[in-house]
Amino acid sequence: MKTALITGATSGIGRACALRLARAGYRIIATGRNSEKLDNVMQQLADSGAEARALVFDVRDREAARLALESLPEEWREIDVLVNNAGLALGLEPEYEGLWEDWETMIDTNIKGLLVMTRLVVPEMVKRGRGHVVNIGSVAGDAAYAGGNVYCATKAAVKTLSDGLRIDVAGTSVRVTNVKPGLVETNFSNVRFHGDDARADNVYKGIKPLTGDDIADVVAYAVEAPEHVQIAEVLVLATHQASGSVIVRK
Ligand code: NDP
Ligand code: 8X3
Repeated sequence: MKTALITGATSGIGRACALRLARAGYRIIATGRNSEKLDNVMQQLADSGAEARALVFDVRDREAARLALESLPEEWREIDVLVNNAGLALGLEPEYEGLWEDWETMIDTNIKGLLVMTRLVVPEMVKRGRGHVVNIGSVAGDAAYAGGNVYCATKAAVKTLSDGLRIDVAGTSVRVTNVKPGLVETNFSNVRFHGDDARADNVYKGIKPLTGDDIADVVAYAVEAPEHVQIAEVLVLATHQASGSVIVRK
């Protein structure tokens, strides 16, 4: 049985990926930093009959991530699919007014956290000559939008790091996919606006946004593709969204 590890599996796209890949027959290592929320996902996975384990750590904490992975029983250490999903946006201020702490959190989570997991998991994939890394990038990485500045830059970095890794493992059968969603209704905007629900709801007003399940289907498609097929990059937008800044609301 193949094993998939998903970071940020406590919510939104990550939780949907955990449940979707479990449905596809993977056993799941669900990771997150909030053990209560993780218990909830583990219950959902158990209810669906999936084999799953939980690892509690913050992807910004390199040592905690290493120890968590080392705590896995031997038979769970062969990770076939790594979904680097944990991430967030904070704020929508102009670049000259943004908060330093928000910038650091985004850079530490979206870029350095992704690198921590890649560095810990991919060497074994390379040794075995197979595996699949799915990075959750964003349409925000294709071009900046007003107030997106640092968040957009982190997702541009996810694209570059995905491309770089793909080059570095091209001689193996390890595949690298960058999935770039547009508007997905999750906890994302609530986090971005520091818990301001009304402002978060506005992001999805007048347009039917994507769901975490829509993105999980794309991830499942990529990992289930025949071994000689590498889905390198996928941009997934809501139908009435054309880019990070062109959204037609009705
Ligand atoms: P959610 O807020 O619903 O989920 C984010 C997940 O990441 C949560 O499980 C959260 O855990 C986890 N997370 C955040 N920081 C850390 C950390 N330091 N360590 C471990 N886990 C962490 O948002 P989404 O599901 O929408 O976001 C998932 C990914 O998708 C992100 O990378 C985001 O940038 C990307 N994305 C989202 C889009 C959208 O429109 N929603 C569009 C394009 C990309 P906790 O609950 O503990 O905070
Ligand atoms: C999340 C999508 O457009 O809100 O990455 O930045 S967007």
